[in-house]
Amino acid sequence: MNTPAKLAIFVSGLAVTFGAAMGIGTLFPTSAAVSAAENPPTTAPPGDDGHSHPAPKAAAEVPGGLQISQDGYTLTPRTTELAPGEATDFRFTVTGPDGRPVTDYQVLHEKKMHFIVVRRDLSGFQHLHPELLDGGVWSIRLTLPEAGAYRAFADFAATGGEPLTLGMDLHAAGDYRSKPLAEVTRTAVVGEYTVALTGDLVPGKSGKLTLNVTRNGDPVTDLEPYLGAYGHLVALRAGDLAYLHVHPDGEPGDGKTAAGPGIVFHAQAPSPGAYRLYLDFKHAGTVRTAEFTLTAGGKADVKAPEQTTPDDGGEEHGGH
Ligand SMILES: [Cu+2]
Repeated sequence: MNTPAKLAIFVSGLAVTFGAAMGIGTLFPTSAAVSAAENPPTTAPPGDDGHSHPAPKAAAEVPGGLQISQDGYTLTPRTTELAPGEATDFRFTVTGPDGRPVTDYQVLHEKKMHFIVVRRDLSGFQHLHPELLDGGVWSIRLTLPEAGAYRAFADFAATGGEPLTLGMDLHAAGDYRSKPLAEVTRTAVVGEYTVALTGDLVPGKSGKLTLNVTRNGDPVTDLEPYLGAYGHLVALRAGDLAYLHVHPDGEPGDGKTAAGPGIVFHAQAPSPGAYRLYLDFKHAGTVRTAEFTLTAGGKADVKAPEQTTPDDGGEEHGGH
């Protein structure tokens, strides 16, 4: 991330801190946030002035997806209520710093907009690519399969802007019971495919995760490129659905990245705790999603399965 982006995140963090410290965050966030953002202190805030500001570094590491508005960009849905189980032409805009819908976007991972929808209990993951209509309106055929509160993430970069993930709540009315989060799950079965995850999420540090794909027990070595990589991994923090930054390690055609069976990512967990991971991978013309639960730090390391060899797939599936 470049310096302006860091500064922007730092400043927005300060604005939030300022508003919260004054106890006025929800009453008039705009003027307070704007004045704090426009007049950042020229030196690092002192830690002993009685207001105990968090360190700038901590502010800069606020994960994505937790805000509907950030760095001047705001998600604006046409509606947030959808009928459960019914396909809807869901539309939204992203309003830019000039107050108008953004119409020009950068292509990232082959798309101008990645739209992730998941119920707040982390079930029902969907990874969609809306269509950009005239006037900066995004349109996607969306079904919220069951009743409940959902979180939708818009992952994009406006032309001339930094990559950003904004989040908003959507609702499907009806009787709702949350599903408990699965215990640590390092092996996922999707049809004929089994995906085994090795590696760990480490709080505050980049951790390497390898996802090993087999089909009917045979290693898959001809994965197909999907969104500029051999897989696309989304990681969400349980409890608030913070959206983690995940980078694929290498890309198809770079001369060193194999088309399976292992897909390597680097992911950084912002804190200890439980996370749900969703791997989209493409093989034989079809995109499938494998889901995992990991715990970063603390108890996770105690609970983690015996991984004495890199080939050892999961806790209960020692061999292949
Ligand atoms: Cu996408």
